Amino acid sequence: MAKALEGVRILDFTHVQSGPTCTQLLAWLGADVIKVEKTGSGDITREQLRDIPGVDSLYFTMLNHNKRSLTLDTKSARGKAVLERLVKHCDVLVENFAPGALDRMGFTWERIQELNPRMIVASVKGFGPGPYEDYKVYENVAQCAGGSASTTGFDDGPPLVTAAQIGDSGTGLHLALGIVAALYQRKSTGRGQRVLAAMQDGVLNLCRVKLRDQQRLARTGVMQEYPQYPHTKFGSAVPRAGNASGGGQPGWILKCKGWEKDPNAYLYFIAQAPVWKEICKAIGKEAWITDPHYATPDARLPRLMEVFAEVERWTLTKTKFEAMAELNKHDIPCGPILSMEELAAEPSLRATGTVVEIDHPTRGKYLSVGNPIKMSDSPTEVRRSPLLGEHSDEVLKEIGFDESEIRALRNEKVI
Ligand code: CAO
Repeated sequence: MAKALEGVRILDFTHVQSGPTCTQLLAWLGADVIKVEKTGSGDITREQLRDIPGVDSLYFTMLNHNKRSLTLDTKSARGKAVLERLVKHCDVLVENFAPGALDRMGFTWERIQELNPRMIVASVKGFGPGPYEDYKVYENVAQCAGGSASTTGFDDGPPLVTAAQIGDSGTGLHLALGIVAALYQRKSTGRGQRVLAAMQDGVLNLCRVKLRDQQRLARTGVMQEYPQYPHTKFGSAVPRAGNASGGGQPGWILKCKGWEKDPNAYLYFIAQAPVWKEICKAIGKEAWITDPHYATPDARLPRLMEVFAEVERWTLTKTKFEAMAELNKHDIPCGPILSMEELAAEPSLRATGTVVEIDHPTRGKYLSVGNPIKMSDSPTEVRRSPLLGEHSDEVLKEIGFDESEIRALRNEKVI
């Protein structure tokens, strides 16, 4: 079956995580992604966090599926000549170098436009234009600079970063959407354009509910659904809210049976207002259905911790799965805390291709997260990541080099 982005050629200059997340998604949607890597060493993540000596790391393999790999020394004159041909051949150049690196290589926006006015140049940078635009950025820097860390964690502890890679993978997602939109716009304009996704902006976008709360706090001085209320005073900035829900329905993480030994025997419970009656019945507190101190969402706000403690008395008698099944019988929303071990073994995720087993020539079998976006007319088949330079000859032939020219490039260590 044809793929959504079939025929789109991506010149993939990305490395580490943010850029590769973006181009992997585009590859899964059907684009031909040609990953250009440093001759000899390649993407630094090939050798980072290795679990098998000499074999591409899971860090690399899990971010570079369905791509082709071409090695190229883009700082040499002959390497630049090859790159020029690639720019003419491709539709999109994606990069996440440190600020200015592409310009220093000689491939400014103006030069790229001269070579190929239809080319879309898409970049991940740490910061957008402003005082920090020249700074290098990694995941946790973006989480801190984008507002996530200051609003994650508990009130009496330090700021926390989250395991979800919202800075890297989150920004890669933003960039992928920008690229697809630019390809769409190019259909009518015939021109490429620059697409920028700054990691700080991406994280802030994902934290927009906290900017909402900042303004609520500034206006009213209090946020009643936060665990600080009514016992602690609020400061001037949005505080860390522990496990409180970011939305209008209060929630908290509760212990379940076995929590003493299992660090993940917990359930996220949501005291959703429309099912308050069902919640009271499920936990055996029918009196709360009519008690004016508990009957309405507003009345419950100063008593949320008491409500959660009561629900927890009930969840402690059940495993997280039993509690989830029981609550869902009454449409009460909740979520078990699933470990990576549990997710890796979950049959339904394997069945949908969200978790896939891949075979790799030097690594053997490993698990990866497949394409989380499912399209009825553009199914994803996850293929293993390329070995370093695996497709150099193939790609060079496609752009017009013959065997002897390729041999010369190899002898000169350009590829
Ligand atoms: N051939 C020759 N040289 C190459 C090359 C190739 N194929 N590919 C890259 N290079 C060169 C670059 O041109 C650059 O050279 P100069 O510094 O002389 O211009 C050099 O390699 C290093 O590139 P870099 O600065 O991007 O890499 P770094 O390891 O120093 O920094 C990172 C890494 C991620 C901090 C930086 O790239 C960055 O800030 N990127 C933008 C934000 C981002 O994506 N961060 C997320 C990374 S994932 O956590």
